[in-house]
Amino acid sequence: MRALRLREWKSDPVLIDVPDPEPGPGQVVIRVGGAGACHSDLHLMHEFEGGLLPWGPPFTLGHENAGWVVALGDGVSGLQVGQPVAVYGPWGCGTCARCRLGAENYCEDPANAPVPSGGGGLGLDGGMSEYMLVPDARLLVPLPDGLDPASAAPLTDAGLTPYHAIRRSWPKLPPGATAVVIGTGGLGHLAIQILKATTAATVIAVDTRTEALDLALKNGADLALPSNDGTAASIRDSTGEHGADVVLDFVGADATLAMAAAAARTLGDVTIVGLGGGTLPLSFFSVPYEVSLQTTYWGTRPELVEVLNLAARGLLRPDIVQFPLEEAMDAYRQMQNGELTGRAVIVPSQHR
Ligand code: FEH
Ligand code: ZN
Ligand code: ZN
Repeated sequence: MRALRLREWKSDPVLIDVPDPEPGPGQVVIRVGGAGACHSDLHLMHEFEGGLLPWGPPFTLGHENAGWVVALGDGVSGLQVGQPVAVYGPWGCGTCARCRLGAENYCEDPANAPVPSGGGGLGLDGGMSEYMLVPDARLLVPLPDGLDPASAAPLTDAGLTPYHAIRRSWPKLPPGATAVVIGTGGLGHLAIQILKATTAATVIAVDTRTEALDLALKNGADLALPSNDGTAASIRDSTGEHGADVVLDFVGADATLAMAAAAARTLGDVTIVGLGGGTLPLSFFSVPYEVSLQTTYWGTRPELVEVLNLAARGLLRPDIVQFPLEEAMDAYRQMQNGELTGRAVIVPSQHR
C-alpha cells in the first residue's frame, strides 16, 4: 500500500510503498476513510528534532483517523469487519490509572506502553495510508449512525481537543458569560460550534485572516474581531469592561498569549492549546486576579464518545476539504500558506 511517511526530523514526508499491516493478537486493522491534516504535523516536519521526544521517525503521518474495520487479531471481540470506527489518538500504556479512566492523553506510565509513542502518526504509523494498524481494540470507538469516516476523522483531534478544553471550563460559562476563541482554523471553528452546542455563553472569535473570521461567523460566533493591538480592549469593551470568562488560545504565540491575559476577566480561565511556542509571564499583576492559566493536551476517550454524539445529532459539523492521498502534500502546503479554511482531510479510501 501507499503511505505518506516522515522518514527523518526536519524533512518533507514522502509517499512510498510499504507492506500492508497484519493484526497481531488484540490488534485491529482498519481501512482508512479519513486522516486529518493537523497543524502539529507541520511542527513535526519542520521543528521537532532528535532527543526532544522518546519517539521519532520513520513513521506514517496522520494522527486523526477514522475508517472501517477490515481485520481483527486473535482475541478481539465486540467489533465487526466492515464496522465504521474512529481511532482514539493518544495511545498510552493502557493500564495506569489515567489510561483505565480513558485519559490516555495524560498516561502516567508511557515507558510501559508496548512501544513508546505519542500515538499513530506520532512515532507509530498513522492513517495517511490505505490501511492502519491499531495496536489495541480499546483505541477504537464505533461511529454512531449517520457519521462517515471522512467527516468523523477531524473529530478525533480538531474536535476532541477543543471539546476537552471547553468541557473543563463549563462551570465558568453560565448564561451571561463570554468565551473568546483565538485562532478560528481547524480547531477553532469547531471550538465555536462546541461552545454554542454546550453552553449559552456569548462567543467572540479572533483571527488575523478575514476568511477565518467569516468561517467563525458562519459557525455561530456572536462577534468576530481582527487580531491586532486593540483586540483585548475591544473584548473588554464588548463585555462591559469585565473581560472574558474563558479565553481559549489555539495559536499560542507571544502576541496571542498577551492578548488572552489582557482580555480575561477576574476568576476567568486562560487556556493555551496552540503550539505556537510563545510565553506568557506570570506574576501578581500580569493577569487579572484569580485567573487560572493552563495548557491542555488532546482529550479523553469518554469525551470522544461525547464529541461523536454531538456530531451524529448535527450539533457539530467539521468544515472539511478532502484530498486524495496523492495530494496530501498540497493540503500541507495550503495549510502552511494560510490558504485553508476549516480542516483538510486526506481520504485514502472512499468505501469500506
Ligand atoms: C501533536 C503532536 C504534539 C503536540 C500536539 C499534537 C496535537 O496535534 C495532538 O492533539
Ligand atoms: Zn493534531
Ligand atoms: Zn497509562
